[in-house]
Amino acid sequence: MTVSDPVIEDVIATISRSATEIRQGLIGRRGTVDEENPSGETQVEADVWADDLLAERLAAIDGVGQYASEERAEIHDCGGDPDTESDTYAVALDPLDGSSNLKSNNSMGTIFGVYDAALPASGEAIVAAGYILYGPITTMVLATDETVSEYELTGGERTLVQRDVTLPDDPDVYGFGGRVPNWPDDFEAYAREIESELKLRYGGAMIGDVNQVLTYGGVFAYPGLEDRPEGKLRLQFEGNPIGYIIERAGGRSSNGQQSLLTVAPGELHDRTPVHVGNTALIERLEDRIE
Ligand code: AHM
Ligand code: MG
Repeated sequence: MTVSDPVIEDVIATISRSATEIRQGLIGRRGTVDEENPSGETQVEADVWADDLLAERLAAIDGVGQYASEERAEIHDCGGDPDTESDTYAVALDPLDGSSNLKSNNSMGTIFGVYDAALPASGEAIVAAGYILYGPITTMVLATDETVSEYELTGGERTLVQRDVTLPDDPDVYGFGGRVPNWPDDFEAYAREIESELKLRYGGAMIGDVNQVLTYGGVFAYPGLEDRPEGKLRLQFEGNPIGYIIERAGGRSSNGQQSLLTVAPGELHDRTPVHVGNTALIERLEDRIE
Protein backbone atom coordinates (compact mmCIF):
# COMPACT_ATOMS: atom_id res chain seq x y z
CA MET A 1 0.00 0.00 0.00
CA THR A 2 1.29 3.49 -0.75
CA VAL A 3 -0.20 6.69 0.57
CA SER A 4 -1.53 9.05 -2.10
CA ASP A 5 0.08 12.21 -0.68
CA PRO A 6 3.69 12.15 -1.96
CA VAL A 7 5.16 13.96 1.07
CA ILE A 8 3.53 11.60 3.56
CA GLU A 9 4.58 8.61 1.45
CA ASP A 10 8.14 9.94 1.38
CA VAL A 11 8.18 10.32 5.18
CA ILE A 12 6.92 6.76 5.66
CA ALA A 13 9.35 5.34 3.10
CA THR A 14 12.28 7.22 4.66
CA ILE A 15 11.50 5.97 8.17
CA SER A 16 10.86 2.39 7.06
CA ARG A 17 14.06 2.30 4.94
CA SER A 18 16.05 3.71 7.87
CA ALA A 19 14.66 1.18 10.33
CA THR A 20 16.72 -1.82 9.28
CA GLU A 21 19.80 0.41 9.31
CA ILE A 22 18.93 1.69 12.78
CA ARG A 23 18.54 -1.88 13.98
CA GLN A 24 22.01 -2.76 12.70
CA GLY A 25 23.48 0.39 14.20
CA LEU A 26 22.29 -0.45 17.71
CA ILE A 27 25.28 -2.76 18.07
CA GLY A 28 28.01 -0.81 19.81
CA ARG A 29 25.63 1.99 20.88
CA ARG A 30 24.11 0.47 24.03
CA GLY A 31 26.04 2.64 26.49
CA THR A 32 24.70 5.79 28.11
CA VAL A 33 25.97 9.23 27.13
CA ASP A 34 26.60 12.01 29.60
CA GLU A 35 23.40 13.83 28.61
CA GLU A 36 19.72 13.93 29.53
CA ASN A 37 16.83 14.34 27.12
CA PRO A 38 14.35 17.21 27.59
CA SER A 39 12.29 14.97 29.92
CA GLY A 40 15.31 14.58 32.23
CA GLU A 41 16.02 10.96 31.29
CA THR A 42 19.51 9.62 30.67
CA GLN A 43 20.12 9.11 26.97
CA VAL A 44 21.85 6.10 25.49
CA GLU A 45 24.21 6.53 22.56
CA ALA A 46 21.66 4.95 20.21
CA ASP A 47 18.95 7.54 21.16
CA VAL A 48 21.12 10.42 20.02
CA TRP A 49 22.41 8.61 16.94
CA ALA A 50 18.96 7.49 15.71
CA ASP A 51 17.53 10.97 16.31
CA ASP A 52 20.31 12.65 14.28
CA LEU A 53 19.98 10.12 11.46
CA LEU A 54 16.20 10.52 11.17
CA ALA A 55 16.33 14.31 11.58
CA GLU A 56 18.79 14.67 8.73
CA ARG A 57 16.83 12.44 6.37
CA LEU A 58 13.36 13.74 7.18
CA ALA A 59 14.39 17.40 7.13
CA ALA A 60 15.68 16.87 3.59
CA ILE A 61 12.19 16.00 2.32
CA ASP A 62 10.41 18.84 0.53
CA GLY A 63 7.16 19.32 2.39
CA VAL A 64 8.50 18.44 5.85
CA GLY A 65 8.35 21.84 7.54
CA GLN A 66 9.16 20.79 11.10
CA TYR A 67 10.94 17.91 12.81
CA ALA A 68 10.67 17.36 16.55
CA SER A 69 11.63 14.47 18.77
CA GLU A 70 11.70 13.27 22.33
CA GLU A 71 15.48 13.55 22.24
CA ARG A 72 15.87 17.26 21.36
CA ALA A 73 14.60 20.32 23.21
CA GLU A 74 13.57 22.48 20.28
CA ILE A 75 11.59 22.02 17.11
CA HIS A 76 13.90 21.76 14.10
CA ASP A 77 12.60 24.24 11.54
CA CYS A 78 13.06 22.62 8.14
CA GLY A 79 11.79 25.61 6.18
CA GLY A 80 8.00 25.49 6.00
CA ASP A 81 5.05 26.31 8.18
CA PRO A 82 2.50 23.46 8.35
CA ASP A 83 -0.14 25.93 9.60
CA THR A 84 0.00 28.26 6.63
CA GLU A 85 1.48 26.25 3.74
CA SER A 86 -0.49 23.49 2.09
CA ASP A 87 1.21 20.12 1.60
CA THR A 88 3.63 20.98 4.40
CA TYR A 89 3.74 18.72 7.45
CA ALA A 90 5.39 18.36 10.84
CA VAL A 91 6.95 15.06 11.89
CA ALA A 92 7.16 14.16 15.60
CA LEU A 93 9.20 11.16 16.62
CA ASP A 94 10.32 9.00 19.47
CA PRO A 95 13.41 7.66 17.68
CA LEU A 96 13.95 4.76 20.11
CA ASP A 97 11.04 4.05 22.39
CA GLY A 98 12.02 1.92 25.38
CA SER A 99 15.74 2.41 24.76
CA SER A 100 16.52 1.42 28.36
CA ASN A 101 15.69 -2.09 27.06
CA LEU A 102 18.95 -2.02 25.07
CA LYS A 103 20.82 -2.94 28.25
CA SER A 104 18.79 -6.13 28.75
CA ASN A 105 18.34 -6.72 24.99
CA ASN A 106 14.54 -6.59 25.02
CA SER A 107 12.24 -5.23 22.31
CA MET A 108 12.16 -1.54 21.41
CA GLY A 109 10.48 0.68 18.86
CA THR A 110 10.42 3.86 16.82
CA ILE A 111 7.20 5.92 16.90
CA PHE A 112 6.22 8.63 14.45
CA GLY A 113 3.32 10.98 13.86
CA VAL A 114 2.81 13.15 10.79
CA TYR A 115 0.83 16.27 11.70
CA ASP A 116 -0.84 18.66 9.27
CA ALA A 117 -0.26 21.49 11.77
CA ALA A 118 2.63 23.22 13.48
CA LEU A 119 3.89 21.53 16.67
CA PRO A 120 2.85 21.19 19.38
CA ALA A 121 -0.41 20.11 17.76
CA SER A 122 -3.61 18.30 18.57
CA GLY A 123 -3.78 14.60 17.74
CA GLU A 124 -6.73 15.52 15.52
CA ALA A 125 -4.15 17.07 13.14
CA ILE A 126 -2.43 13.69 12.60
CA VAL A 127 -2.69 12.46 9.01
CA ALA A 128 -0.57 9.32 9.41
CA ALA A 129 1.20 7.60 12.28
CA GLY A 130 3.12 4.43 12.76
CA TYR A 131 5.64 2.48 14.71
CA ILE A 132 8.52 0.16 14.02
CA LEU A 133 8.92 -2.79 16.36
CA TYR A 134 12.47 -4.15 16.69
CA GLY A 135 11.42 -7.61 17.81
CA PRO A 136 12.72 -10.98 16.56
CA ILE A 137 11.80 -9.50 13.19
CA THR A 138 11.42 -5.84 12.30
CA THR A 139 7.83 -4.83 11.60
CA MET A 140 6.02 -1.58 10.94
CA VAL A 141 2.41 -0.81 11.79
CA LEU A 142 1.14 2.12 9.76
CA ALA A 143 -2.14 3.94 10.25
CA THR A 144 -3.60 6.41 7.79
CA ASP A 145 -7.08 7.85 7.32
CA GLU A 146 -7.79 4.85 5.14
CA THR A 147 -6.61 1.83 7.14
CA VAL A 148 -4.07 0.23 9.48
CA SER A 149 -1.50 -2.11 7.92
CA GLU A 150 1.34 -4.25 9.16
CA TYR A 151 4.57 -4.71 7.20
CA GLU A 152 7.77 -6.67 7.61
CA LEU A 153 10.92 -4.67 6.96
CA THR A 154 14.04 -6.19 5.46
CA GLY A 155 17.01 -4.48 3.84
CA GLY A 156 15.13 -1.30 3.04
CA GLU A 157 12.06 -3.10 1.61
CA ARG A 158 8.63 -3.16 3.22
CA THR A 159 6.39 -6.13 2.61
CA LEU A 160 2.71 -5.97 3.47
CA VAL A 161 1.67 -8.78 5.80
CA GLN A 162 -1.78 -7.59 6.83
CA ARG A 163 -4.15 -4.88 5.70
CA ASP A 164 -7.10 -3.55 7.70
CA VAL A 165 -5.64 -4.54 11.05
CA THR A 166 -8.24 -4.29 13.82
CA LEU A 167 -8.17 -5.09 17.51
CA PRO A 168 -9.57 -8.57 18.19
CA ASP A 169 -13.02 -8.40 19.82
CA ASP A 170 -12.15 -10.77 22.62
CA PRO A 171 -9.34 -9.12 24.65
CA ASP A 172 -6.57 -11.27 26.11
CA VAL A 173 -3.63 -9.20 27.44
CA TYR A 174 -2.80 -6.15 29.56
CA GLY A 175 0.32 -4.20 30.49
CA PHE A 176 0.43 -1.33 32.99
CA GLY A 177 3.49 0.86 33.68
CA GLY A 178 4.68 2.48 36.88
CA ARG A 179 5.13 1.01 40.35
CA VAL A 180 1.98 -0.29 42.05
CA PRO A 181 2.43 1.82 45.25
CA ASN A 182 2.47 4.91 43.02
CA TRP A 183 -0.82 4.06 41.32
CA PRO A 184 -3.79 6.16 42.47
CA ASP A 185 -6.38 4.04 44.32
CA ASP A 186 -8.96 4.26 41.53
CA PHE A 187 -6.47 3.03 38.91
CA GLU A 188 -5.31 0.26 41.25
CA ALA A 189 -8.92 -0.91 41.68
CA TYR A 190 -9.34 -0.98 37.89
CA ALA A 191 -6.04 -2.89 37.55
CA ARG A 192 -7.22 -5.50 40.07
CA GLU A 193 -10.32 -6.17 37.95
CA ILE A 194 -8.30 -6.38 34.75
CA GLU A 195 -5.64 -8.70 36.15
CA SER A 196 -8.32 -11.21 37.09
CA GLU A 197 -9.58 -11.21 33.49
CA LEU A 198 -6.52 -10.85 31.25
CA LYS A 199 -2.92 -12.06 31.01
CA LEU A 200 -0.05 -9.77 31.98
CA ARG A 201 2.28 -8.79 29.15
CA TYR A 202 4.67 -5.98 30.10
CA GLY A 203 8.07 -5.60 28.49
CA GLY A 204 9.09 -2.04 29.33
CA ALA A 205 8.81 -0.65 25.80
CA MET A 206 5.40 0.75 24.96
CA ILE A 207 5.69 -0.34 21.36
CA GLY A 208 6.25 -4.00 22.26
CA ASP A 209 3.37 -3.87 24.75
CA VAL A 210 0.98 -1.98 22.47
CA ASN A 211 1.74 -4.38 19.64
CA GLN A 212 0.63 -7.24 21.88
CA VAL A 213 -2.62 -5.38 22.55
CA LEU A 214 -3.13 -4.83 18.82
CA THR A 215 -2.40 -8.49 18.11
CA TYR A 216 -4.36 -10.16 20.93
CA GLY A 217 -6.75 -7.45 22.13
CA GLY A 218 -6.57 -5.89 25.58
CA VAL A 219 -5.32 -2.76 27.26
CA PHE A 220 -2.02 -0.94 27.72
CA ALA A 221 -1.67 1.90 30.21
CA TYR A 222 0.98 4.15 31.64
CA PRO A 223 -1.29 5.94 34.11
CA GLY A 224 -0.94 9.14 36.04
CA LEU A 225 0.95 8.38 39.28
CA GLU A 226 0.50 9.68 42.85
CA ASP A 227 3.76 11.59 42.66
CA ARG A 228 3.45 12.40 38.96
CA PRO A 229 -0.19 12.85 37.88
CA GLU A 230 0.89 13.51 34.29
CA GLY A 231 2.43 10.03 34.02
CA LYS A 232 5.55 9.32 32.01
CA LEU A 233 4.74 9.27 28.31
CA ARG A 234 4.76 12.33 26.09
CA LEU A 235 1.65 13.48 24.21
CA GLN A 236 3.27 14.70 20.97
CA PHE A 237 5.72 11.83 20.46
CA GLU A 238 3.98 8.84 22.07
CA GLY A 239 0.38 9.45 23.21
CA ASN A 240 -1.00 11.03 20.07
CA PRO A 241 0.56 8.68 17.47
CA ILE A 242 -0.34 5.56 19.48
CA GLY A 243 -3.82 6.93 20.17
CA TYR A 244 -4.30 7.53 16.46
CA ILE A 245 -3.17 4.01 15.52
CA ILE A 246 -5.34 2.27 18.13
CA GLU A 247 -8.41 4.38 17.29
CA ARG A 248 -7.95 3.69 13.57
CA ALA A 249 -7.77 -0.02 14.45
CA GLY A 250 -11.20 0.22 16.11
CA GLY A 251 -10.11 0.78 19.71
CA ARG A 252 -9.97 3.79 22.02
CA SER A 253 -7.34 5.98 23.60
CA SER A 254 -7.78 8.05 26.73
CA ASN A 255 -5.93 10.30 29.15
CA GLY A 256 -8.45 9.08 31.75
CA GLN A 257 -11.20 11.50 30.75
CA GLN A 258 -11.14 11.89 26.97
CA SER A 259 -9.54 10.62 23.80
CA LEU A 260 -5.83 11.50 23.65
CA LEU A 261 -6.51 12.91 20.20
CA THR A 262 -8.73 15.66 21.63
CA VAL A 263 -6.33 16.75 24.39
CA ALA A 264 -5.28 20.37 23.83
CA PRO A 265 -1.54 20.55 23.15
CA GLY A 266 0.52 22.37 25.77
CA GLU A 267 4.31 22.41 25.67
CA LEU A 268 6.21 20.26 23.16
CA HIS A 269 7.48 17.77 25.75
CA ASP A 270 4.38 17.64 27.96
CA ARG A 271 3.52 14.26 29.42
CA THR A 272 0.11 12.63 29.64
CA PRO A 273 -1.44 9.52 31.19
CA VAL A 274 -1.87 7.00 28.35
CA HIS A 275 -4.52 4.26 28.20
CA VAL A 276 -5.21 2.46 24.91
CA GLY A 277 -6.99 -0.70 23.90
CA ASN A 278 -10.36 -2.27 23.26
CA THR A 279 -13.20 0.22 23.51
CA ALA A 280 -15.06 -1.52 26.36
CA LEU A 281 -11.90 -1.69 28.50
CA ILE A 282 -11.10 2.00 28.02
CA GLU A 283 -14.72 3.02 28.67
CA ARG A 284 -14.62 0.99 31.87
CA LEU A 285 -11.40 2.74 32.88
CA GLU A 286 -12.98 6.17 32.28
CA ASP A 287 -15.93 5.11 34.46
CA ARG A 288 -13.68 3.94 37.27
CA ILE A 289 -11.17 6.77 37.52
CA GLU A 290 -11.86 10.33 38.61
P1 AHM B 1 11.56 6.17 26.44
O1 AHM B 1 10.83 6.55 25.19
O2 AHM B 1 12.36 7.30 27.00
O3 AHM B 1 12.39 4.95 26.29
O4 AHM B 1 10.48 5.91 27.62
C1 AHM B 1 9.23 5.37 27.35
C2 AHM B 1 9.09 3.98 27.88
C3 AHM B 1 7.87 3.30 27.31
O5 AHM B 1 8.20 2.63 26.15
C4 AHM B 1 7.49 2.35 28.40
O6 AHM B 1 6.12 2.06 28.39
C5 AHM B 1 7.92 3.08 29.61
O7 AHM B 1 8.90 4.01 29.25
C6 AHM B 1 8.50 2.15 30.60
O8 AHM B 1 8.75 2.82 31.76
P2 AHM B 1 9.12 2.03 33.09
O9 AHM B 1 10.58 1.71 32.91
O10 AHM B 1 8.85 3.05 34.13
O11 AHM B 1 8.27 0.80 33.18
MG1 MG C 1 9.19 6.49 24.34
